Amino acid sequence: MTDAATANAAFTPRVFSGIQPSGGLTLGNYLGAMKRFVEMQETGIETLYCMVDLHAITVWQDPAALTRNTRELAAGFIAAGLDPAKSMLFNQSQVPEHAQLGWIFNCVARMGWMGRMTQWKDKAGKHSENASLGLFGYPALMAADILVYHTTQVPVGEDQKQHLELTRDIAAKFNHDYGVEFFPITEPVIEGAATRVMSLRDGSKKMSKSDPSDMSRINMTDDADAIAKKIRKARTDPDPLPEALKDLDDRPEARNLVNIYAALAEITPQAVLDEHGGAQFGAFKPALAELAVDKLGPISAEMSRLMDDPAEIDRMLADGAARARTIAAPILKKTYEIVGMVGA
Ligand code: AQP
Repeated sequence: MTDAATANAAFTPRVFSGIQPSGGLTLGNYLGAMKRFVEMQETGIETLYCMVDLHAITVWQDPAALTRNTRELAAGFIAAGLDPAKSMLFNQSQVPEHAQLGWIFNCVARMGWMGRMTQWKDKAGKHSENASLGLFGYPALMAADILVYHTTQVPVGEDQKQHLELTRDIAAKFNHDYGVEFFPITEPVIEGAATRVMSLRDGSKKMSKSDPSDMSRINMTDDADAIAKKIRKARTDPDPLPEALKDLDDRPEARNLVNIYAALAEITPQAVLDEHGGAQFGAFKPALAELAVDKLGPISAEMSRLMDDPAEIDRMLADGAARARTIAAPILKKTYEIVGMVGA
């Protein structure tokens, strides 16, 4: 057992993760996060999944777009196989305990910790003076999202690893400062062929919903023609696919397409090369496009069917939030007591 696993033995195993409704859902979000959320739902462990709308507004969101994206994301979860009766599915702003615990963690986390976060540096860039305070404090709220449920495992993509480490630091500092063993030291679960799906235009950048180039990503709402066009135009190199995986080490764009194929087909990247090694991209890309349309088409069709009934989506999210609050409220109350708040 790892140290964290030993420390967590006293906690009920629980899975939490979230996705920002900051744009349309991408293939990166689907393969790196959502598909694995659905798999974890089937393990028998309690699962909570959240549209993190409070995180989304750390950068400007048009209000109407935020509403639409939140519902579309919820529809995406269900279309991908999430069962709202088995998992709790809700939007963050409807469970106020996230923001309340987030404030406590703002007072636990240190400025220096936040300043070292690569996502902060990437997103604020050279204009950090103009970035919102919320963007700087994002990881403290993320720690609250996780710890307000005493979450033991968080499935995420590779890009969130550093934020998960910070969540562990915040839990450990809180426990140490107040002399308690109250918060678990949460384990990240970063597994599978698609923990880091890269941009189709630049193999050194992750596929992202906020990338200005729509050609850089596959959106879960793209139709078959758009998917085929984006894969056909994806940046690659002139060499054929190799037979051995290690020969993709210096070929990030080729490696990315192989990883995407593997994740969609649910096989290993080496198995993709066993089948397609020696093929030119002129042959491999149409095979990948066909697979992607085959796997994503039914999800996209179901998403648009669900989006025809926004009231039903809202009802389901309200139900998920009410259930989530039954876990979060007592944990927040106990936190207030530990901190010494009168009337907690
Ligand atoms: N390219 C990716 N490959 C694998 N996993 C990914 N995730 C995101 N992009 C990739 C995983 O999706 C989950 C939700 O991410 P998020 O929406 O909360 O934030 P993000 O990581 O910042 O995603 P985006 O698409 O890049 O959003 P924007 O553009 O708004 O910042 C996480 O588990 C993440 O690891």
